[in-house]
Amino acid sequence: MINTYKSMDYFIKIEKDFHNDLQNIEKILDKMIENEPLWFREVIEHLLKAGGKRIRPLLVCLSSSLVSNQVNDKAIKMAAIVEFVHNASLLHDDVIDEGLERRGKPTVNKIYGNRMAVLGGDFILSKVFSELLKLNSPDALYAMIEAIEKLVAGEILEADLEKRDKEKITFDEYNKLIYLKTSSLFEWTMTAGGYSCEKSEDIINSLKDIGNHIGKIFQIVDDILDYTGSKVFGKKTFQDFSQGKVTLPLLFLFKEDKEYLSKWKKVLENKDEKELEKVGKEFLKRINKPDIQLEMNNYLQKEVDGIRNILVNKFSNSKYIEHFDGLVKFLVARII
Ligand code: GRG
Repeated sequence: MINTYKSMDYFIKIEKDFHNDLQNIEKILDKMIENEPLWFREVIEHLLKAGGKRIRPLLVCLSSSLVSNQVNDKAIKMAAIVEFVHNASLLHDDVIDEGLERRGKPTVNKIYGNRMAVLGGDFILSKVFSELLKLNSPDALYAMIEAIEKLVAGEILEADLEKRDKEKITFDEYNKLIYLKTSSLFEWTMTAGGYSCEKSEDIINSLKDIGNHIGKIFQIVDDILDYTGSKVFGKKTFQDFSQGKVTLPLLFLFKEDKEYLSKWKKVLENKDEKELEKVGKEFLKRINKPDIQLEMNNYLQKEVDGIRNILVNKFSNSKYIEHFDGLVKFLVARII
């Protein structure tokens, strides 16, 4: 049973402290599309206003506060930029995966078609680069180019893994995948706080490492939610499972019980939705047993400890450490 009340509590507490900043970020997002024709704005807003958590903008505010006790105008703009990039990646991802639901609503590709979803993503990306150029922060711009390159590499690796023999996919490959497709943008998100007030390379690297750990936790939790589900976060169950994606719960399951692998391959071949759901539920029962739960908890804990070490070693004087603790608790509590 997911303890959603408690997990949202941690999040709401942090959101409150950055309420004004988050409102300003929304205004910038609105401004970025204000000159577009109404019908095109509707396409973009369908996703942009669908109730995403805005966790990346919130993290820019947090990281900026961690290193400078403030959120300046540059940080606010960077926060809007990263949310925009995230939305472009979701628009394109839903086309690639033929996704039908996102943020608890039908996807842009479902309502307006692939053409509009691709165009929406393209528009956002080009806007992101022109806005970043205006900020006159070359390091942040280069880092964003690198982050987007990694996002794309992640999509290619994911497609590659789907074609491969499922038993040959390793924990290392899974780690590489989640780094590319999720941590890379969280790395940029965290460094944005440092770039916005021109911090040293050492600080930037520490922020980047925190972003990497947060991204890993975020994606592992997201992958676990594919089995456990979450009404509060609009997360449908067995999507990755039905698409043949090997994620952490399955890696541990196959390590313990090889026969689940042949069962999965068989049900994937038949493509019967009801059967997939039935077998998915059976897998969930096994994944919920203490041995796999313990292994997954240990896996997550390493990332949580990684964040804690950096905070204690590099930012021990900051009063924002407890915000990060709260955020990590929120991320992990989504699956408790
Ligand atoms: C066009 C920038 C661009 C990239 C192209 C398609 C693609 C390459 C990358 C997709 C990467 C992707 C979808 C990674 C998954 C990241 C993830 C866990 C998304 C869910 O994030 P939440 O939970 O979503 O923050 P909300 O809805 O709350 O914003």
